[in-house]
Amino acid sequence: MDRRSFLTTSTAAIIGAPLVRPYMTRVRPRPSPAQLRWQQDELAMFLHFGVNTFTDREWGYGTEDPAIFNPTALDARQWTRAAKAAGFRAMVLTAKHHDGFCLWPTATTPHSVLKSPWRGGYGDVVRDLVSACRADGLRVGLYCSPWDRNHPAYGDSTRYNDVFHSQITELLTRYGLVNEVWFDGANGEGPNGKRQIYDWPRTFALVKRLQPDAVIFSDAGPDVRWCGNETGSAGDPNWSTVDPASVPYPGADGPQIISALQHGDPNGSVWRPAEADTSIRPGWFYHPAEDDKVRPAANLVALYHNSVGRNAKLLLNVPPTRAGLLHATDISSLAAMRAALDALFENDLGAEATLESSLGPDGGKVELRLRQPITTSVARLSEEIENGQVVARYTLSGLTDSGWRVLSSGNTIGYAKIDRFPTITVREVLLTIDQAVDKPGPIGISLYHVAP
Ligand code: FUL
Repeated sequence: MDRRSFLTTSTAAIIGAPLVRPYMTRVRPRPSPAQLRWQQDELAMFLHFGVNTFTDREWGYGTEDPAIFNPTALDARQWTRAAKAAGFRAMVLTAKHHDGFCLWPTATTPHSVLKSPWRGGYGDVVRDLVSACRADGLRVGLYCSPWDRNHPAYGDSTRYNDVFHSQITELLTRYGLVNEVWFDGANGEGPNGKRQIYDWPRTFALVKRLQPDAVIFSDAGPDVRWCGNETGSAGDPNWSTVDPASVPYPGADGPQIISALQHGDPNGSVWRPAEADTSIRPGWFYHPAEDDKVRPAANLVALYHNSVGRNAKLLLNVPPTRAGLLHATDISSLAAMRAALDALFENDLGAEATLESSLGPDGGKVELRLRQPITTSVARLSEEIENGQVVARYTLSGLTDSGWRVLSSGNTIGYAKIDRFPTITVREVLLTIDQAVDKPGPIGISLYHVAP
């Protein structure tokens, strides 16, 4: 069973978020240029595709005949065009899932596209995806499952780790720049009954050596962390700083670990922002029976609020069909989500306001003097995360004809905190930073409204 399906946000809520202490003499963690770009992308599309697409399963057994992998009309440009049009800036493909079938012509196993009738055995899904991403200006991410139910060496730890590293080496040396390398934490029994011990330090070092500008995703980072659930919902509060000891390796389990993934740590010593992954359909892989269970646009907009709007990045899975195309229903939901988000964020009602900040060592206020009263229902707050993340508690108030009213209050801000509140007309807006782990830098305040 996938441990992620039974460890949920509520476990984290019971344990609670870590206490806030000031930084004092420590150096405040900051994002690397690659981590910053990764976060600014906001939306990435996940593509679960492989033998499961053709067997209607979620986890293949590793015994599938490569001959079943035969997409009739695969067109990676159709994927990237749809993604780009919906505002996605990166793609992450399952180059290998737990069944071990490789979507690229690997030398490490015969269990790959080389043995499939697709394009006469000359096809390479990874190459197609990378070319399509380059053509549409999207960043490239590759998922290579460490758990491999097909490879005979799996469970013979040293031998299999060598195989796994050869696979990573192929993926990271044949296709030019790769921006994200995605490792899930699943670790099942080997065919010989032995349990595979992964060598994560060596794996991470290999990726860093081959693609120094890629971010590595896993439960344990090192660059980007799992958000602790598969519902696409980041924790609140959500710090991009973590204590690296709190999640020692990918796949580590337990309520404390889930809480650490959900919330990060205000006192954490490393920058490791959260990625919120979920699927547009109930499953990760395409199943015809789920064609009428695609998330509608309003649900996708809510996902955006619960992930990007809580200082995380959204990795939304949109699985290709057996034809090798994204389904029309999924594409129209994505397009409608884009239209709704564009309508919401097209007009910053506070753009012309004068901003006055008075910020002290652990708090302060930012006042927005508007030129004329505005009617608003959404605020987007942001810290300049280039310099780290410091806000721990804030209140947003508005001056109405009958005095000051609280619009929203919260804990962390980070890259973005999007608050929704009942429609209200205000002529001044005040952000009070009630608590911070260090002196806050400039805070962005944007105000929006769409008629319900
Ligand atoms: C998990 C896997 O077991 C699921 O099949 C899926 O790929 C998800 C994104 O990660 O670890």
